[in-house]
Amino acid sequence: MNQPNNKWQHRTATILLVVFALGVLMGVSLAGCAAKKPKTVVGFSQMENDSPWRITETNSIKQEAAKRADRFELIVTDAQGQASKQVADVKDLIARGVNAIFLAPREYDALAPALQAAKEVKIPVFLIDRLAAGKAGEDYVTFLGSDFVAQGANAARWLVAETGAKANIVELTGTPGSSVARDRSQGFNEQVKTRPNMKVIASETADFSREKAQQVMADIIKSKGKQFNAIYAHNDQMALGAIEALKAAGMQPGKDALIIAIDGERAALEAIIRGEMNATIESSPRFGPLAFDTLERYLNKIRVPAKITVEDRLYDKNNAKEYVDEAY
Ligand code: GYE
Repeated sequence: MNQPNNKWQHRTATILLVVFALGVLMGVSLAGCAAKKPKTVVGFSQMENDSPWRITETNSIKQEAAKRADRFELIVTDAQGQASKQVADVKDLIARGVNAIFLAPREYDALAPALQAAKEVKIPVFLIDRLAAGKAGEDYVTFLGSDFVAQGANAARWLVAETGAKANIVELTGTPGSSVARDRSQGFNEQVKTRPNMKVIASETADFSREKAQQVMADIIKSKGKQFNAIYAHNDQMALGAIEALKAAGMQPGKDALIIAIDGERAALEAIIRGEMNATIESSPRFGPLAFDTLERYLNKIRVPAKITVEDRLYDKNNAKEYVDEAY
């Protein structure tokens, strides 16, 4: 009587064991799949790392990649201030098999071939902080950055208010051929032109560099004298260089000439607190979170707008102290 019962018990046990083993196998293979899901490899092509602004931007992207390390892997290149090297860097990233590219293009026209190279192999490019020649949605996905024309216009408006619309201005412009230098100049000069007693008496490039600005400003003082009462620099680094040149010429920066720039670096806010500089329009380099959020939207097939504009504040003696600690 016991025999058949035992047999059934044995069979049931065997079936249960097989079902269990299958379950374990499936579980293991599913887990294996999840672990093996390939990460999105992102290439970040940086133009140079020669200022606190650039270094902060590079670090912001690295930090955000580290936070999302379960889904992303990051490769960073540095073009060391040469547009031709940056085109080669982008081609190199493509050859290394990246799935997406963050590009901070040094110059507008010179980086167009990089966009074309990525387009040919259908690798999406996200332009960060400057534009390159091409069309959003076709040659690149989107542009993340500030409204540079508005930055220039706001700098001019500040100067209008502070000088009663009476000023002889020296303009120190950024990298020739960059979208940002072109737009910051345009926005500023459009405002100045409508004021009969405001004049740009000299406009020279110093390539966004502190050392070059010090030299260029010294040369301007030598050739034009001290007949200016305002300096508009396209970035803080150049304003800081100009401050040194003014001091060397026996002028009081911030008093004999009002100095306004763009960025919001710590050294600029400190100069404002000391009274050697007067204002700076913010242009944030902290693109990491926005860049990766935008990439994730794109990967999840959520529509990404052609342009994502970052809001900027103005710093002057009224708020520089409040923000200096969080500056870079
Ligand atoms: O203002 C400057 C940097 O492209 C917005 O480039 C950026 C500018 C920034 O070198 O300091």
